[in-house]
Amino acid sequence: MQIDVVTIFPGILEGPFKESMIKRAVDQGFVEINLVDLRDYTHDHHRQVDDYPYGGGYGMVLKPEPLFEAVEDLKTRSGSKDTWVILLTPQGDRFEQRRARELAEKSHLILICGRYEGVDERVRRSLVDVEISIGDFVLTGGELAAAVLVDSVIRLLPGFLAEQALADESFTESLLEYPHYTRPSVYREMEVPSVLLSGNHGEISRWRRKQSLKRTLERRPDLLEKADLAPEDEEYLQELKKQQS
Ligand code: 9D3
Repeated sequence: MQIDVVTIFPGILEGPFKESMIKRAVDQGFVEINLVDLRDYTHDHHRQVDDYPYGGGYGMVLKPEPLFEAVEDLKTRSGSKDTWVILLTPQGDRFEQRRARELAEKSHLILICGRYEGVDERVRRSLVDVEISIGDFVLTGGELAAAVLVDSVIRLLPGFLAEQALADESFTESLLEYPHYTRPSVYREMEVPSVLLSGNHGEISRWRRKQSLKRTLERRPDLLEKADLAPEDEEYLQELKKQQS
């Protein structure tokens, strides 16, 4: 996979892609990440990428020409037939795991980081395939949102994570995690639940499943609606709800 990130602040993204799992993915050739400075696609002496909004009002707007030229150049150079152009913007579709899985299938992504009050509408309408927001909070620009998206897509690339980790994940995706413990078995008088020390794997799985259900009911009941639940799960939830009331 090739990922091009078009930004006026490439420096913001230099760090996140040079550490840990993403660095490994790049080093092992799973993905090529290019930070593309939008100013490299200007032709004027001031390398101007933004301008005043027609009709007046607060803030600046990213000009269409550098964005069109950058995307066209990146598409031509990659030669890929399934490029997706993604605009990171507060107005976009909310980013979810489903979308991360969809993006992980593509061979070429071009991410455009929004800034200022926005981008010229003609960019949205004829250059961009999908607009994405990472949630209902205000950032200063799309760069950190692009880093979040890249991180979540890269870990899904075929062969990158252990099969087992992904299988466990798809099973429990719609539930919150059960509590984790490691040594020591007693720390400052706080004990690890004895079931985890029992060596009884059947009981351990059942305990973990119940803990996930309980935690999800308490913190994210909305997730239970989409969850793939077994009859025993439903029974346990009914029991918990009775106790609550
Ligand atoms: C006046 C309306 N504001 C929208 C809420 C303007 C505005 C605020 C922040 C325009 C751009 C930005 C910069 N944010 C992003 O580019 C952005 C973003 C975000 O702020 N939150 C969640 N996801 C994203 S993706 C890109």
